[in-house]
Amino acid sequence: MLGSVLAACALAASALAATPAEWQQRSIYQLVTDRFATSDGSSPTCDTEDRIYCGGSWQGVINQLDYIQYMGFDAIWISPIVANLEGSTGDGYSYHGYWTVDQNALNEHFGTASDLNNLATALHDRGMYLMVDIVVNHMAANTLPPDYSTLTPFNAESSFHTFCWVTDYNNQTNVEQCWLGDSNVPLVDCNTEDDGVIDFFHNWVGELRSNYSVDGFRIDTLKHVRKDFWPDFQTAAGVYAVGEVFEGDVNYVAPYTKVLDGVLDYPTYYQLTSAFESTSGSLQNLVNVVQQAQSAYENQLFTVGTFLENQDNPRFQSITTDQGLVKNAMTWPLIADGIPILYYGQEQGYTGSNDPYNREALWLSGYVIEDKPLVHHVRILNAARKAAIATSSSYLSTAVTFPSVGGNTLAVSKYPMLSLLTNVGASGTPAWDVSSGTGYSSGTELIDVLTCTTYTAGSGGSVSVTGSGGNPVILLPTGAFNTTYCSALAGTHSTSSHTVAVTFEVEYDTVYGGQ
Ligand code: ABC
Ligand code: CA
Repeated sequence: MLGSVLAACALAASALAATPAEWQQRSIYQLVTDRFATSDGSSPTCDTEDRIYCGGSWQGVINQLDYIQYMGFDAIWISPIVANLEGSTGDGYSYHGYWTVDQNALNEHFGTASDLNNLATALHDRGMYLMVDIVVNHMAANTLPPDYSTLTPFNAESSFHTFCWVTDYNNQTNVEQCWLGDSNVPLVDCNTEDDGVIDFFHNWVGELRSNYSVDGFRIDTLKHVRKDFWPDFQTAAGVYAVGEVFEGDVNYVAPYTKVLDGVLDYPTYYQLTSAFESTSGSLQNLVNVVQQAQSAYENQLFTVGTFLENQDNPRFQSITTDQGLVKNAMTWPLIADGIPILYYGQEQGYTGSNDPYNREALWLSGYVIEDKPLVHHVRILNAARKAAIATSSSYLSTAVTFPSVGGNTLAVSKYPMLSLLTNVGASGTPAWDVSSGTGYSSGTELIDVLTCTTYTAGSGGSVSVTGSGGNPVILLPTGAFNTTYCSALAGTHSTSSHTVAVTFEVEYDTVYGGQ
């Protein structure tokens, strides 16, 4: 009896330990916990420049899961959860969660242990995953030298690297051994060579996973810890982990893909941004970096996190608000090889530039989904990605190819999907002539999921499309796509929680980029 109970528990536990393969099927919504939603649904003012806690919480996230799920996301990434520096510093408050002082306590601004457990349960009840952001590289102080007794559990200088600032990103010893932050908030660099520190972190990450039913981790400052720290840490984590290597060079990033399940794909991020930030961006450079990463990374690009925005970089719409360019750039993570990540607020057209301006409160948008072209855009693309996964068992192991690259147009094939992208801009009329390499056979009927316009593949699977408004065209075989999404284009669409009226005219006549 006891034996079978234990066996059942072991089964349940292993079923919950989400693997890279399970995460590959997912689509992640990244949110800054303090800025996403409040517990009581109130909308306090939140001036990003103040760098204060604005009032978002784990209970707030629970309250807004309908909103996230409506767009087709089935995982969320939340801010770090552990206790941080309290009070004001020269760099503001620790509302972002990256300034740990106590590894063993939760950040009470975000809620209680039971709130966090409730969030995990609410997600799992919806078939969604929880990804938690964690920081192993450093802890935080508000004096220099730090008062080590303010840190838990390492409360002595010997658990940390000797003070020096990270000053030279070309010197890996400096990057790994010296300290990030500044004299206002020195980020006290953990001695990740010390056996006591290593053992602590192995236990700690396993307990975080089991105590809060975590399905995956986002690991901060990966490149600031020696590479051979990570394989054992990954094992101790026991679930998919994706690491932040803030660096645009594939050759620098590639070795990290061999020590952890995945990395946040910064090299692609940079080329994606520059390809679509203007009508003269280079699509060829995007192709080049993707092909380089496909061959240099451990699992090609299949287990990386692919993103257009995050909390450390200017939002895309702070660079351009041309809605043709915006829609193409936003499309990329959802049609590429990695695990798509959308940074909260992008769907509402937020335009904040660098930290701290890119951390706007989402409640100021009202979580409106009606007449929000980018909400609609990402919802359709998530649905199309799911349809491609369901149609072809090899979709997630099919690497994108580029059957045609022109000056302002790019065809991206990942059978059964063919994505026709363009940086011609909203006032341009893109045209694609793809003569081969689509994987379709002659006569296959195709549907553009964004407009529900149909096309027919020509000889050798060739595809010729003339678009409009600088929009991308995302093709699937018609039978693969659930055309109830098309009725959302043409009329009224109902969901369990919302009734949405989205008309074809609204889709095209709205003044984009509002909010
Ligand atoms: C606060 C203020 C800022 C102020 C700063 C000094 O203090 O808000 O206004 O300027 C957290 C908070 C931040 C806070 C910092 C420091 O802590 O969120 O608001 O800034 O106190 C991670 C997280 C990030 C987090 C931390 C710290 C780390 O994602 O949110 O920040 O836990 C480096 C690290 C990277 C880190 C990032 C912020 O800093 O490597 O892990 N992110 C070059 C370097 C990168 C470097 C980057 C930015 O500059 O190579 O290593 O990131 O400083 C490309 C190159 C890249 C190059 C870029 C700029 O250009 O290929 O290599 O990156 O072409
Ligand atoms: Ca370090």
